[in-house]
Amino acid sequence: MATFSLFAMGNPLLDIQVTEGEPLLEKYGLKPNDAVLANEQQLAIYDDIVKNWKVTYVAGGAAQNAARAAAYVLPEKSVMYTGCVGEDELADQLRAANAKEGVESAYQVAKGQRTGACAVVITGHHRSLCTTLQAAESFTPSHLSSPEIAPLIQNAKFFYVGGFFLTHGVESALELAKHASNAGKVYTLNLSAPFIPQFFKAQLQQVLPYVDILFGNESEAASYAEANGLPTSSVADIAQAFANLDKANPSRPRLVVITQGAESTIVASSTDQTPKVFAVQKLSAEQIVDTNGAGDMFAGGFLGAYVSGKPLEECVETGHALGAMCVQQVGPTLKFPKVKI
Ligand code: 26A
Repeated sequence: MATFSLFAMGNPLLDIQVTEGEPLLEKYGLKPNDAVLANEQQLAIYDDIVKNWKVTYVAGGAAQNAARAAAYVLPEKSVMYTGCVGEDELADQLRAANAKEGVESAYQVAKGQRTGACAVVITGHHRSLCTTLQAAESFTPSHLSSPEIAPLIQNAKFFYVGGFFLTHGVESALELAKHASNAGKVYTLNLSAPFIPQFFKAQLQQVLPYVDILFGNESEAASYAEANGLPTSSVADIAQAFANLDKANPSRPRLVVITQGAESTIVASSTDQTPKVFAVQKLSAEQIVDTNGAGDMFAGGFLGAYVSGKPLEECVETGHALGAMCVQQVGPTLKFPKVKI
């Protein structure tokens, strides 16, 4: 297989995680299972938890998590990840996590800025994500055409972009999308959070025609349906509606992969009007440590298997295996030494 065949792009964040965080949900007006950009009042949460709570730092950033999951199942030097970090020790922690887990970091560095962070408030099996993007928001399309990065994009065969990136980076997301479409390569996107289809509808609409594989979960699918007035609440119907949207490169069918936590995963295709249903092996409540990153690890696992040329069933199984592994660990982490999938 070619080196660095998968090129991923997103917001590199360091997760600052706390458990039994019910009082924090109340204090900062957070929902138990959501992802938001911190508003002015919520920006106090970072200092608050670092000072007053027992915190655990883990590498995060949704697309970066997925990149590490794909690397878990691919040969060495398969996965490249870009995004913008600051000049600080947080960025070094992220570089170290990527290096350990087989992802090559191709960061843009914003001088004088801080690396982004995500407060992860765990309550039971829920996780509330409250993000301050900091340097991540300063990513510029010029990084993609820089002499270090441009050849990597030319060389890559698969692209993965976090829907979260569309809050600020639609131009860069489109640049990769158009390159992939023109070159007959595979472009994949994750819906990332309900607020993306809701509040970044226009940006999503610009990118969707280029998407060959779309990942999401049931609440993101529902949010899309609501934002676009789809007359259905069935996840399978919404997945099929996504699959049937216009496509820039019609020679490649579109796959839409929707996870539903412990419930079955739905896969719709533009070439088959009957979505497929894949059962999930349920873990017991005691086996679950926290659910932060499970969806990302699913997407990365699926994609890693897809890049390896595996059939759909195996891609879903790999996704399920890495999602299950992630929820049994603290934060968006996988088991090392590696377990055979
Ligand atoms: C723009 N926002 C809100 C975000 C994120 C994000 N990654 C990129 N952009 N908000 C939370 N995350 C990451 O999602 C992972 C869990 O799926 C967190 O860093 C966490 O690791």
